[in-house]
Amino acid sequence: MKKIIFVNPPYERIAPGYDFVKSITNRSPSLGLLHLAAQARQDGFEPSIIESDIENLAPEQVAARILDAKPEFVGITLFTVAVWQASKIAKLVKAAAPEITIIVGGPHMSSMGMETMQRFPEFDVAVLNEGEVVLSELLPVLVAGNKPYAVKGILYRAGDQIMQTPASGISKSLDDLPLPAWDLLPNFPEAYLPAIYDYPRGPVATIAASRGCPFLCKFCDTSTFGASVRHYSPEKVFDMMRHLNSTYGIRHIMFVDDLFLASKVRTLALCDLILESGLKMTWSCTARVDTVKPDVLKRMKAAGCWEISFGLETGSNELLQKMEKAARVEKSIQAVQWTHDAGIRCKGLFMLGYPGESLETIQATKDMVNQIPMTTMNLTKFTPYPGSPIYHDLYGTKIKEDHWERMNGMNFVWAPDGISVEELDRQYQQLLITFYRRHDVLKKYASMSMRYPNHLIRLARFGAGFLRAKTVSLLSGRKGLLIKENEYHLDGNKSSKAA
Ligand code: B12
Ligand code: SF4
Repeated sequence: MKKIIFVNPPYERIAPGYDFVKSITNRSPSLGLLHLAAQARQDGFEPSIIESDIENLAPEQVAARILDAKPEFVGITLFTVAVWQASKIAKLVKAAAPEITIIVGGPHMSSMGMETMQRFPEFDVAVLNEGEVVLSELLPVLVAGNKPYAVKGILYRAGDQIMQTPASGISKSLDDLPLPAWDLLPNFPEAYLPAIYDYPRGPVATIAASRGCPFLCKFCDTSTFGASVRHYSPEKVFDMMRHLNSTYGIRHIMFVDDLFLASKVRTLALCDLILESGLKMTWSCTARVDTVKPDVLKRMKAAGCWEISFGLETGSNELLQKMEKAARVEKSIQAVQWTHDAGIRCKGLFMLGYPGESLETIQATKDMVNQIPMTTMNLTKFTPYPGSPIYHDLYGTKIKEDHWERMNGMNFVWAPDGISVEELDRQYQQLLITFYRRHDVLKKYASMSMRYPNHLIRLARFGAGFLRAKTVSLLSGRKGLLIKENEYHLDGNKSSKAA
């Protein structure tokens, strides 16, 4: 059997020295690779998976493992932030075993495919957009030693040229896909905990119950699955939950779809299946504020819904308008209140530093997070990801460099007019403090810590690391700021391109 090793490369998620952050962050696996591995196995290949961050592997160690296993193919999934690390792995593999074909795919390739292939000759073939059907067609052609010109949805090399084939179709029915290959994940489920306080009780697994989103929020990269929304049937979603529970003892599911609540009918049908079966699992999902209604929330709560994440983004209507988000602050507050009233925890996803951000809009966000009944606040530093509409507005104009290796939502790669990166960093910390020093919030965290002490242990590890890093920062004259400007070209990599 021909071997294919799927790789989730290491991410440079945090500035050097701040590894302690990993003790509280999300450690979810790449669901994409689980789907692809299942497909490859169904097609008669022998797949395996390397989760670099989970297994604490540096690129050199990943390459050594690949070379040891001598596969015919390597399939690497690429977020923008991981491209450089992935290219290191690919270079090492190609240098020692040029006969191994390196295939890349994932959100970054779906938006930056051609440019990435031009910049990284160590990648042999790129699969654009949804991967299962394309990989299924591609691998047999490569095994036969033929050029894949007839396979849709790819970029491949022909001599010095990069050839692009016409776009592939999408899997119409997700129910036809094989079950994600959770059995191939190293140390599953123990090693894959989500962010601290983001689940009541582990172990935890992720499911994408739908693909695609028809909206065009300007900061969001929807290039992989596009605008056409496709769902698993409620029965299939329920089967996956039951399978995870009975096979791996999973107690909490995180639905990672962009629009889990888009269809009220499907949501209620899934709730009914869970309630009729008596399956005792908790679950969380993401939703747009304009898709929740009190009656549905009540049913979701009864069926085990524990937390809903809402993309609230900001407390400024003016900024929401600039982001082309359909919702407004008033609607956000109402959705959070309804969720709270239904007894479901609410996680607010905010961002700081979007074009148009000012001290006034930041104050509006502070005012909002000070009053809404939200349980968790997630704040990212605005990043114009390739594939998002705002990327095209900003690059080559306001921004001249693309800083791929810093694009993890933890770095400001851009500052709006009239505000500096240092000021944004200060405001970032203040905003989080504004929320997390609220008495009602602290009380909720205290009571959750008592009920689920696993979170306390994770928190203690984080606290000790944070104090250490703050001290180092103060002693080295950085006034306690955790991120140093211009600290990002790790290992001497220059990923910037001249605009
Ligand atoms: C769940 C999720 C996470 C999880 C799990 C990450 C993971 N490794 O999958 C967590 C919380 C860890 C995460 C973190 C981040 N995420 Co995230 N995440 C998602 C989310 C919501 C769903 C991903 C998913 O499971 N999709 C379902 C699976 C089936 O799809 P898939 O993984 O894309 O794989 C398919 C195709 O891409 C393709 N494919 C993928 N890999 C490969 C490889 C080969 C060889 C082939 C042939 C094909 C192929 O085939 C697969 C099957 O069809 C997406 C949004 C979205 N709708 O996709 C954002 C998204 C992927 N995340 C994003 C970002 C930016 C991040 C962060 C960098 C920052 C942040 N905002 O949090 C961090 C950092 C990542 C890290 N590890 O440090 C962006 C990526 C943009 C970009 N160009 O990089 C997205 C697209 C959100 C957005 N709309 O902007 N994320
Ligand atoms: S932010 Fe949510 S609703 Fe907006 S485009 Fe992205 S996935 Fe769709």
